[in-house]
Amino acid sequence: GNEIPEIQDFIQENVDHERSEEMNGVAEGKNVIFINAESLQHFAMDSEVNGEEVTPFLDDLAQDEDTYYFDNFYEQTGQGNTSDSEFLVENSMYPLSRGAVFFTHGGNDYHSFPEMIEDKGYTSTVLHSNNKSFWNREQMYNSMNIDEFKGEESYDVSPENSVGWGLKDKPYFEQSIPLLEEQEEPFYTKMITLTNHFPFELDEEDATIDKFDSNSNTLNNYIPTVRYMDESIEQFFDDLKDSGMYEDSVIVIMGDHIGISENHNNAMAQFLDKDEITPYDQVQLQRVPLFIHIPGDGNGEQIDKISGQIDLKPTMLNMLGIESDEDIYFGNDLFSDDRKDYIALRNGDFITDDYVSTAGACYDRETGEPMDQVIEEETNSEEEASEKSEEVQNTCEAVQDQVDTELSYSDALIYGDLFRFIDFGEEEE
Ligand code: GP9
Repeated sequence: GNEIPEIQDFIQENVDHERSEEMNGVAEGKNVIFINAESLQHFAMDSEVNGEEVTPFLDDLAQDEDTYYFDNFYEQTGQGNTSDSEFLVENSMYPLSRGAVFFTHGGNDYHSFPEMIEDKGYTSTVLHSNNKSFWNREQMYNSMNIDEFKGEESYDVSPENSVGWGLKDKPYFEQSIPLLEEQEEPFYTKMITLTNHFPFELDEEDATIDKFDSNSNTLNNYIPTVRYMDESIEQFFDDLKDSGMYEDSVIVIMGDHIGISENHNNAMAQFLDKDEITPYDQVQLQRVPLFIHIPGDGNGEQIDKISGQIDLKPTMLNMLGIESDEDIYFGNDLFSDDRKDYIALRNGDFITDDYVSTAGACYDRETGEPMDQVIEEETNSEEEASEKSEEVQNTCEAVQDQVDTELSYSDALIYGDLFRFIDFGEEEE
C-alpha cells in the first residue's frame, strides 16, 4: 500500500474539482434507475433509414425539458465490454487494458457507489435476465456492495419471449416493474438490456424499421434491434408512470459500449455518408448517448462538453447530496464547469476540447483534420508552422503524460487491491 499517498496526492491535485452547487442534492432521497443500454451508440441517435427515425423515443427524450442529454460522452471500456462499463460507473476507475477486471479482480475491495449510498439509506439491486456467473457478476457485485442481483431466475423466460441472448427487452422491462415495486425505497437499481447485442437477432414480428442495406449484416441488423430497444424503453417509461414510481425516480440511460466494431467500417462509412472511417472517426464512434432524466426538473438541456463513463459516480453522488471528498476516483461531476480537460480512453487515446489524440497523431476535434495538415493550411511561413507545430505537440504530450499516469494509478489500485488498506470512515456492514 505504499503507493496510496502518491495516488491520493495526484487525485487531489489533478482530479478533484468543484462539484456543481446547482445540482447538489437534486435527487436526494429519490430512486435511481440506471439503464445500461446494450451496444447503444451515439451514431444511431437522430439518424434515419429509408426516411424513418431509428430511435424516435430516445431522440424526443433527448429534447425533453426534464432531460440532460450529453452529446459528447465517451465509453471507456476495454475487453470486458458491458462489465467494464459497469466497473467505470460504480467506481469511477478505469477497467484494465487486458482481460475483464470483473474476472481478474472480482474478489478485491472497492469503494463503490453502492457502498457510498448505503449510509443514506439506499438499497442497491441489479436486474438482468442472464445467469449470475456471466462476467463473474455474482462475485464482483458482492465486492462492490450491491445488495441483490436478480438474474434470469427472477424472470419468466420461455422460447416464445426470447431471442438471441435471452429474454427480449420488452418482456424484460415489463416483468421488471413488479421487481422494482417490491424494493424498499429509496433504491438504486441497475437494469441491463440484452436484445441489442451482437449479432443483433430479432423476430420478424418485433421489427418495426427496415434493416440498413450494406455489405455488413451486423450493421444492417443493428438498426431494427436498436429500434426495438428504443420502443422497449418507451414502454418502460409508460409503465413506470402507471406504477407511480416515475415521479420519485431519476432515470439514467447510458450506452454501455460500441456494438459495431471497426470490421464494419466500409458499411459504417456508407451509413454516415463518408468516404472512409479515419482513426479520428473511430474515436468519435466511441461516443455513446447519456441521458439524465429528472421528472419535474424542467431545466433539461443538451450538454456538449466532453465527458465519459468515468464521470458518473461523482455526478450521481453530488445529485444525491453525498459528500465524497475523501473518495478515490478519476472522473468529475458532469454538471460542473470545473473539470479535468480531457477524457482518457482505455487504450491511452484521449479527447480534449481542441484535440482528439489517436494512433500517434493529434486531430482537430471539430473538423477531424490531422493537426499537421491544419497547421500547413493555416500558417504563412515555415517558421510560423514550426512554432505552431511545437505548441500542439507540447500540449498533446502533456495531456498524454497525465492520461498515462492516471491509467497507471487506476491499474495500481486494482493490481495491488489497495482499497483494503484505506479506511474511508464509513460503517462496515
Ligand atoms: C451479458 C450482457 C452482455 O450478460 O451484459 O455483455 P457483453 O457481451 O456486451 O459484454
